[in-house]
Amino acid sequence: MQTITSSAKTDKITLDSISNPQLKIWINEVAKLTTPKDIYICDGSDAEYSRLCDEMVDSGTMIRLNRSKRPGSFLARSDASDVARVEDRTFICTRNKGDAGPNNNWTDPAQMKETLNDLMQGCMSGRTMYVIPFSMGPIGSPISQIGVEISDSPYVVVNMRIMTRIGKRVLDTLGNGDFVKCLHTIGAPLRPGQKDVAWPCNKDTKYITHFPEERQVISYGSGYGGNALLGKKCFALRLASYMGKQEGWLAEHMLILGAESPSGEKTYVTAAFPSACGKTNFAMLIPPPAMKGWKITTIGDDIAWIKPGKDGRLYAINPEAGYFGVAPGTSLRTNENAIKTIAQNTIFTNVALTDDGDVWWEGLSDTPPAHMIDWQGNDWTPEIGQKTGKKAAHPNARFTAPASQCPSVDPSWESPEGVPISAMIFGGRRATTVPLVVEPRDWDNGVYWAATIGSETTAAAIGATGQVRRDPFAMLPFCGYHMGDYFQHWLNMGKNVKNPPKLFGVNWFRKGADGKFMWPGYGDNMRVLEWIIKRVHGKGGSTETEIGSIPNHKDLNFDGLNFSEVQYKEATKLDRDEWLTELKLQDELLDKLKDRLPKKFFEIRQALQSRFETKSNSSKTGSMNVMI
Ligand code: SAT
Ligand code: MN
Repeated sequence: MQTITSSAKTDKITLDSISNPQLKIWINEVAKLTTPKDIYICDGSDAEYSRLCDEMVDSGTMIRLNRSKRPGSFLARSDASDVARVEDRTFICTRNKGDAGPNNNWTDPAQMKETLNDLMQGCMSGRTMYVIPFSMGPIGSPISQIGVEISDSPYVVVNMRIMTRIGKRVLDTLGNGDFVKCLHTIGAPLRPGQKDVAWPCNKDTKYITHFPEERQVISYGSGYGGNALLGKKCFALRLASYMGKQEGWLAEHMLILGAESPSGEKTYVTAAFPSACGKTNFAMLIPPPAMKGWKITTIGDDIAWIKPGKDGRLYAINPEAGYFGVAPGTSLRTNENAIKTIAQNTIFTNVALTDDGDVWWEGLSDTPPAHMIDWQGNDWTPEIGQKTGKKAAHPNARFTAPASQCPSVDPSWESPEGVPISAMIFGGRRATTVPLVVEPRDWDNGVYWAATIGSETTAAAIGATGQVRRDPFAMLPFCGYHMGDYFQHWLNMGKNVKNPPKLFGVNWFRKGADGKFMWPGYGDNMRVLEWIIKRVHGKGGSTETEIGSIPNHKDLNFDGLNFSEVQYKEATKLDRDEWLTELKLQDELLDKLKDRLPKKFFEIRQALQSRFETKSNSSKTGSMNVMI
């Protein structure tokens, strides 16, 4: 094994020049176990990025897209078995099983390490071991944290360079300090003379493991998204949520946006939705023409780290530096800012390749090109698609693009102290039951609302799609500890912070009897957001209902949109029977967590039940018949 250094144009980092003793020891330990052919320490330079991309083009892992159509951009196609997060292979390995909670798979840390140790003997043979120092959050921000990912995947390196801040400047900032260890291997050693494949991974064995007490992640077998870009869900959510619980802050699966009103007043809002439910679209929203005076700016599209400020408000930063967004469904109509963001310097994964060397996915245009190569490398025509039902792009196909390229990026998106949050929105994907928008009556009821959100599953995780499951705070796959403790932590935050944000629930995905979405969504979500912002500023009318305040038709701005009062009532109605069933479904979750569920939850649950039991169902409107 030898250590290779960056090319002459880059700042060379040799293993010998690494001064952090812990890092040096760890690199040597991992190399001894995994036996790579060489070690490369990433400096984060442009030259390094270009060289790795060129190498992956030569090896067949990436295809360079047409430079005049999509400059600096590439397409990667994954193995068909490695297309999304693997929740059933994701483990939280706390010393005490109870601390991981029933919301996580658990294995004893020593036992898991033994399993991984066996698997990882020689697992990097024939490959380069990359060392990627990275910062989650702007380098030097008091809210930021440093990690080092060791990976045998150059695809991971180039994606991490977009999604986080990496390289020499991070090492310099780290000095002799502590860092989060993120060890990743695709679990596909190369024997001497063995020919590599375009997307090496381990088809049979995958482990995404977290050791929160040691602040360490070990991921084996997958090269895809959150399984492999360990700064993202593994560190910035699972480990960070655990750290936040210990230290009094929050790591959340939330977008962060700024909303500037026609009078120039700026309000910052976060919103939690499960994966592939439109966080990126909402974060980059363009208001409808009739609401022209409003402007939305983007701080983040997936993760928020939120800490109390000295003034008693909560401040949020986006720990990431790029977007790993869902491609299918993204178009000029649904998200013009995203389309502009990915015009160049973007890595696409599992989208279709057009004959002129550009990319395509379902929803990008109404009519697909006459011929393409699909995400698995096969010919695809609309006829083939129709006959076989095969999509040109995988439903969880992604783009990786720098946040700095987003036309709506907020001027403060890298502000070290973060932005003050006035409202937090919680949503799921629900065809029935849940109204377009509601403001639960107070912080505790808002926490209960967020905790009991149900959402239909999407292609972002392996498994069946379209099934309603409880996804508390959109954090079910990402909370690094017992969900009951997590709820208590949220209740405590509301008490401990002098001026907490207001909490809201939304559902963009309710369907009518015709099976079509009732609400137009996308830019028109600005209408709901405007009401939310009014509420934050003590304005905005509403009717009190069993679950909180719901705006009346006249309280929302419908200028330029044909949305009748009858349609609105349908989109916001609370059906007594549906809600009594909903409460029973919530009980399944609450029951699972009952050993650590906050007492407050039982009270809120009971009060909701009584209010619905005394509700007459005849009116079918959102208004409340009896107040308790
Ligand atoms: O693959 S990721 O976990 O990064 C995407 C997502 O599920 O949100
Ligand atoms: Mn996400």
